[in-house]
Amino acid sequence: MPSEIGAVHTNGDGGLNYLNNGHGLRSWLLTKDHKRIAILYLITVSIFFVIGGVFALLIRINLLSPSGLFEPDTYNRLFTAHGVIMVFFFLVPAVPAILGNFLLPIMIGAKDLAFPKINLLSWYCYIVGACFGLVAIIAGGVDTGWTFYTPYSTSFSNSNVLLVGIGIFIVGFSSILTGLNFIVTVHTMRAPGMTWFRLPLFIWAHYATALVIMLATPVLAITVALMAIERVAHVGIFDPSMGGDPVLFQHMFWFYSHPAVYIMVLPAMGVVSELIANMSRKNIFGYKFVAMSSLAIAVFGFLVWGHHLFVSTQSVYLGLIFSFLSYAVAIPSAIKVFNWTATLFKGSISYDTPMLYGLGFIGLFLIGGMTGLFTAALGLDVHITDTYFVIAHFHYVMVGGSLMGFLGGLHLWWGKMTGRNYPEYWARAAAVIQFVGFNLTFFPQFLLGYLGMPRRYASYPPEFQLLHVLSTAGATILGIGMLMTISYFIWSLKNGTRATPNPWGASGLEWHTSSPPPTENFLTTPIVTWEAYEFAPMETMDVLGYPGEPHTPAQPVHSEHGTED
Ligand code: HEM
Ligand SMILES: [Cu+2]
Repeated sequence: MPSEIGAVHTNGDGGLNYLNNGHGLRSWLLTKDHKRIAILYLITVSIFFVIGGVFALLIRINLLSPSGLFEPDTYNRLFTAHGVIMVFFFLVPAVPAILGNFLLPIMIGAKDLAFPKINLLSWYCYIVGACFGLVAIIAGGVDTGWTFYTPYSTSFSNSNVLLVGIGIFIVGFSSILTGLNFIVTVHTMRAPGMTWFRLPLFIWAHYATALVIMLATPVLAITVALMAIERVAHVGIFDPSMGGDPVLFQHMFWFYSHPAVYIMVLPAMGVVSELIANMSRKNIFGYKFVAMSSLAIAVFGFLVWGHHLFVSTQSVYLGLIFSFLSYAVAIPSAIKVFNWTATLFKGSISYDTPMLYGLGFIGLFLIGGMTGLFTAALGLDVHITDTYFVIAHFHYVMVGGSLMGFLGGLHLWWGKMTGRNYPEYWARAAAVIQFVGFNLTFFPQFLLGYLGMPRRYASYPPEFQLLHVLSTAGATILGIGMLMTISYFIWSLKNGTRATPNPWGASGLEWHTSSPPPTENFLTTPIVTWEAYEFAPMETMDVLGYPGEPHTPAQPVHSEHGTED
């Protein structure tokens, strides 16, 4: 179990905190507290993750046999439901709306986000939009794939494209409102002394993500709206038979959806920076480089969408430029991975669960990122495009990256959020099981794709069966690991030991308030006098950092270090 370092600034057991300050459904559904809104997101987003996961398992069950278990049409609806739910209703909101919402104000020493009511509105947008998606699926589903390529989606599909489009449109506003809130909050609500270069890297990552959200998401909204208009009013925007251009849709879609990859991965990278620093008790090597690489990724992320159109009508020369730029965007990502690794070097590393996920992220994201270079290579991509190679690549990035980061962060801050510790033994076991299951699921898919298995096919030649069976076995193991995590988290809410303010001996303002924090986050506004990730003199800093705050005398950890106040 994590070692205990002096309990600081607790409200004491039985004190008022954000969880027990107000009871009943009303106090939750009308809350303006960013922490409660984060919990609302945690519950609802997790439900969609489970639904998306069930669809994943159905996909894998279908592919156990070469002839496929379901009708091809049913299969189309299954993978579309899986993709839509995982991307729009799980990955995009997971880290920012849950961990970001909870932590961003606390980490900068603010009482809440800049616009608490807009924050609540953002959750309602999520719920309403996601319900449209769910209704569309229950009412028979959508068969276009999560990319909605035209003219199929506008003129030919007889599935619930419109409903799910409306859902995605509304959920887009949820992300935009969250992004807006984050940007304004970071600019205007930092505690005294919290300079830009003292911000935790989690904040830098979320700031960069918020910029991407603000610039990219409206494009998605417009794209989906145009699709809906063409579907309903039959105007020729994308359908060539009416004078439209189907490739225009692809440009618009990927102008959002490539940056969206970073909406999914950047926040997780922010989590990983916290995990690595705190679990190896070292400042991140090259803090400024890691901070700036988030912004670089945000900017470059907008310049590479054309790598999804290598086999469309795009000219070879344009393809060349997009290929080159895609390689360039690898540089800031590589800086992060390099600097995390350098941070680990000679660190006093603890292998508690959050760190297992942190290390898992680095390894899996590395594979995901490197295979991205394969798909960004003009010639090679012609061979692997629309095959399982691509499926494997983006699952290594999105599951190996975003999901691992999300789970790592959830473990690191679980005690902070809920006031209860999760059982470390079970959590480590689940992390290892997930890692094994994940690789067994998706590594064979690289081989399948290279050998020519196309994506989105319900049946396949028998020689691919062995690899598909391995993949389904892996998915089963992965599913068991996820089920374990969900179970012990729920179990811990009642039975977990009580969390102390700073069980990991971590740095960061969130560890200077009680677990769970009081409604206003801090009893007095903190004044920051130290750099991010200053580990050694941390106990001293507690004292220095809160001038004028009465200190409880019974804190031996502090007095050992000579106080100066
Ligand atoms: C048990 C774990 C999972 C399994 C077995 C699985 C399996 C699959 C399969 C077989 C496909 C291909 C459908 C096709 O195009 O033929 C697919 C597509 C996809 N998966 Fe997963 N998946 C899993 C988890 C996830 C997670 C956690 C995410 C996101 C967080 C995700 C996101 C996606 C997306 C975006 C697609 C694309 C759908 C499309 O291209 O139409 N998957 N998945
Ligand atoms: Cu891309």
